[in-house]
Amino acid sequence: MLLGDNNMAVTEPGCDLTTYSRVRGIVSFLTAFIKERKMGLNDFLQKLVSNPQICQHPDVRVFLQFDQNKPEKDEQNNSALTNLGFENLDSSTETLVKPSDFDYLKIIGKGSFGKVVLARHRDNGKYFAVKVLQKKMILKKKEQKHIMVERSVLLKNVKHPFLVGMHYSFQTADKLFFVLDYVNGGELFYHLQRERVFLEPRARFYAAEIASALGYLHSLHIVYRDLKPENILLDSQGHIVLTDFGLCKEGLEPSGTTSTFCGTPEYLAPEVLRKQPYDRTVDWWCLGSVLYEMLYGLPPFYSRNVAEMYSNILHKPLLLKPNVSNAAQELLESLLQKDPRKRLGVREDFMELKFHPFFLPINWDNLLAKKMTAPFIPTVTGPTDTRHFDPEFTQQPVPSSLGKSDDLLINSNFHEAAGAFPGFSYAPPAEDTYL
Ligand code: ISQ
Repeated sequence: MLLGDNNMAVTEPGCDLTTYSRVRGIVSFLTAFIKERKMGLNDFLQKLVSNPQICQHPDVRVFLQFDQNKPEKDEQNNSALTNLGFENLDSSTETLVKPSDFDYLKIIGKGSFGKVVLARHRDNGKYFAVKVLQKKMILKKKEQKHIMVERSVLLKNVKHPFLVGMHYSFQTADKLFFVLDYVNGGELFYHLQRERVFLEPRARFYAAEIASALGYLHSLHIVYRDLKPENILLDSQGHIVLTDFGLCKEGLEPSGTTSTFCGTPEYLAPEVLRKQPYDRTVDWWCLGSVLYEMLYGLPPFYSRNVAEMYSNILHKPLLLKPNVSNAAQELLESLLQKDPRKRLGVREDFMELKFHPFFLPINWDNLLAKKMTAPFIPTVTGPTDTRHFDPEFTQQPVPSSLGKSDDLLINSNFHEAAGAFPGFSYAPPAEDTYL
């Protein structure tokens, strides 16, 4: 507005240059002043929200509701979220979803940031996996960006038969919630451990579904980067579901300069280990690692000694025992190529894999349409059958506080101002609603 008025003044007859310069000076001063105050306010609000007790105080809560109006479009586009390169997907319906909309039934996964809980929607009885993350843990590790990546990846119209579907994200003063598809066929590697190795047709089926999901992500310019065993699930029909975009079970991958990897590092591509720039070809390395483990029973370059395993990934030549077909060996060699510039997929991406002789028996259209019968159907009696989840999780009590934190629900105005996770909350447009 001001700038517009200002520009107009320049072109209007009778308005001299001195007036223009003066107005401009005032505008610059005011802009700098507002920016500084806004930063101060952001800082203050951030401290406020990271302390749930202070948030409970009635005066604070009144203060946090001070502006019920949505920010104007231009303001939204200037949010930290947009600066990170994400669209602002906030919807006016976002506050409709809240923790108390769900009954929280069982813990089905856990990590240093929070947990995954099997939940049932109170109104329609549908089951979801609700990922609950503790804000303070994320803020401590300065991983907001990762979380926003996960959220944005899950929302950017990313829909694929072999990727977990996301329905909502919302936040309270101290937690972030992701409402995801619930699948209960168990981790792929839970089944692999029971059977030691898979025969080639079964390994091919899983590798093809994973490749299809990765190829789709690449077509959206998304690199998965840290595909790992615990992120590969089976649904009740035996199809692959990839979860966890941006997070791993025990926290997050390399952070800071100390290079401490969380969880298992065995699938990390050499260029990621070296902290070199990487591209979508890292995902083809990871696929090679998954396929290798399915066929041989252990990850490639495996060692119980993690330092030795890093060294093997970086330097040791790939040794393939001859108990798998030539096509499988050839595929493994070209996927587990240490130099990403020579790796299969470097030129035409997924297309190069599709036409590899190992995948000859795969009809890719049928695969995508889930018309290929899965080689194994997990035994489950129904949605609440959690036999394939680790009892270490399922036997833990569900905190009763989970569904009782609505009073601290954060609306878009607040978190827009709070700065920590602006634009996190999301509800799909009405025609897109899953619930
Ligand atoms: C969906 N269903 C079961 C477990 C899950 C774990 C993480 C993310 C999504 C999930």
